[in-house]
Amino acid sequence: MVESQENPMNKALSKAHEMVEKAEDIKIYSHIDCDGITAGSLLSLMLDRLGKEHEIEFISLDKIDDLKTTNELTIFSDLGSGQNLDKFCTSSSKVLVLDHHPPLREMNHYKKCEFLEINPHFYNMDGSYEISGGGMTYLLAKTFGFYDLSWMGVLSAVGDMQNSLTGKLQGLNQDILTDSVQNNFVESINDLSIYGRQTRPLFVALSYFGDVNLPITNNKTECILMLNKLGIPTKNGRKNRSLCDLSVEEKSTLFSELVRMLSREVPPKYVRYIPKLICGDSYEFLNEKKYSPLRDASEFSTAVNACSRHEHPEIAMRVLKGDRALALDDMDDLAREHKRYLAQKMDWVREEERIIPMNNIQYFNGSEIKSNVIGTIAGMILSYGDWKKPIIGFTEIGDGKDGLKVSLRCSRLLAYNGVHFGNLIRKVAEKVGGTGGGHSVACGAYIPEGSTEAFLNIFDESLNGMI
Ligand SMILES: [Mn+2]
Repeated sequence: MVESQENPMNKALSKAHEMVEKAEDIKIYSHIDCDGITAGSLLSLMLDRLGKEHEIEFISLDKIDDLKTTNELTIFSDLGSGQNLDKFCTSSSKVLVLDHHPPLREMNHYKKCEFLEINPHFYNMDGSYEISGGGMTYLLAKTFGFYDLSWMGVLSAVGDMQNSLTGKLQGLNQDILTDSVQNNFVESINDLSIYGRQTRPLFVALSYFGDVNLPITNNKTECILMLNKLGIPTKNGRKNRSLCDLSVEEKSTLFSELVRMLSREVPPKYVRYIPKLICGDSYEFLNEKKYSPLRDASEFSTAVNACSRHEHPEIAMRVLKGDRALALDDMDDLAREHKRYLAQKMDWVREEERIIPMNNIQYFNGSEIKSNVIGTIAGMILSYGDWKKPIIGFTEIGDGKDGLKVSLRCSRLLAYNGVHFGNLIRKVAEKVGGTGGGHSVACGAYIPEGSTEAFLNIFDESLNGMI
């Protein structure tokens, strides 16, 4: 048997360990999304335990240009590799970058300052599937022996959709999962991949099935009828049952029924992907209460995202660092506000029939939608459009900046069949003078004002014969 290979980043990580050990005054800048907030919180917990004075700020990528370093050590987590950091290379301050995004620079680019950038791409690892920003910070915490923080690495990976193509965690993500399973913080369960495992009544969770339009999609009555027909009780006493309440037999009955329904709806070329669409690994945090939104990794990541979208990353951080009292209440409030906002904007898109089909794509002008949730809305509205085509939403960037934010979401079946929309959107955005990228099923771009039509036309044409 071959022994599991040592992580090639270990040498760099022990250098990072030294930098942290020597520093007394530390500043962390972390990305303001689920992965970045978790990454920053993990670092903060680590530094608390080490007795290191530190400040932390969660920022969007465009804020990096305005930053000034005044601290002995600056740590960038879940960002930095894709940004110009020339001005941070000074003799007076040290810099540590822990990122997983495609790097602009080569390893050891800066020679005239103490600057350490650790990125999986330097070691031929894929930063979109093998490790997240939070995973990178966990690897550093692990050098101090903090194995109990591994669950945060799992949350980051899920929040960053690193399991979206296979339904499983792979590469270093899997090693981090092993750490957390062995220490009893996480249970990994092969399960139906239906969102809302702990908090949604099963019939509601099923009604959100959106990768393919089924009779149950957006139809709760139909979901109840289906469960009745299958002999799966929807209630336990007065309480609605959730997916997590189902027995293995019930889950397998439901699985078979979903396979049957899907086989009827999807074109033959997609049939072989059906099991992957409804089955995947789920991750339960064993220290969280049952039916809490923190118990399931994908529901937890939604809660963190709600804090970030409403510009309160510090609330998520307090929860992540262990506050299960006040901060958790605040987080619940934000989650409710978030839900309300999304529902209202969804109605607006639907009632005004704003989804416009083209040959290969469909789009909507989301001018009344905040740019940081345009992707979420696109994902939710897909089930009201044509699931066979990707949906593109656009809106003003806002915040005093010119230009448009574009977001794309699509059924996972399109991605399984080989289209990488993240790469495609980057190419198309560049053609109209913008930038873009992301995952195959969820990606986005920034494009100049007035270039929407050109963008949509080029996008639509480039998909001819591909989907
Ligand atoms: Mn990330």
